[in-house]
Amino acid sequence: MTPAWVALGSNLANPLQQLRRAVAALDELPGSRLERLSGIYRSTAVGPGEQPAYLNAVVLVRTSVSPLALLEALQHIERQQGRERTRRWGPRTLDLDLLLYGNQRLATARLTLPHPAMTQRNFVLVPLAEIATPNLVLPDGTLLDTLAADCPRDGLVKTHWQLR
Ligand code: A4P
Ligand code: MG
Repeated sequence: MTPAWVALGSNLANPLQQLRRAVAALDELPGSRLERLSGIYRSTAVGPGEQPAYLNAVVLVRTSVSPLALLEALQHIERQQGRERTRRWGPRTLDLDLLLYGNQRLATARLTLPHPAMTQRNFVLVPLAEIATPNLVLPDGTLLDTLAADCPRDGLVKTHWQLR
């Protein structure tokens, strides 16, 4: 079983409900076990134009399925929750990003590991650090706690202690 860290984000159509529904779906993933859930954070939208704020969270799943199969399962959940791919970084009902899959590095057209933007985003680093084992190291050797401690907190507020 490989530890896989998944980021959840929503800024449309009742984001809190979107995240809770996604957690219920993640709990049913074949070949996987949902192990940890961060709290929920409200964050200023990164992306084009005026967008509503996001709710973000991170979960840990232990899984026996391959990274690509896991990505497909995540995209299936996004579609079930009415995700429409309009524009890059545009508003969405649900975004599920595979942040880390064990220590694996990958650069293919469909999947990049670690997720390329994760180290620049407080709404990923802070909830990830909240539930990660101390001393979690990224595949390039960077210590997660250092990234999380150094990232600016502006626009990020913890709104719920429990994701469910
Ligand atoms: N893809 C490649 N690697 C991965 C991976 N590790 N995890 C591919 C997930 N997907 C991965 O993603 C586009 C393609 O990336 C997928 O088809 C998949 O094969 P997408 O979800 O369809 O499109 P997107 O999400 O609009 O683009 P992108 O570049 O993934 O955006 P991000 O990085 O997901 O950013 N602001 C706040 N405050 N909070 C947010 O959560 N999220 C975004 C989306 C923008 N601004 C935000 C937030
Ligand atoms: Mg995405």
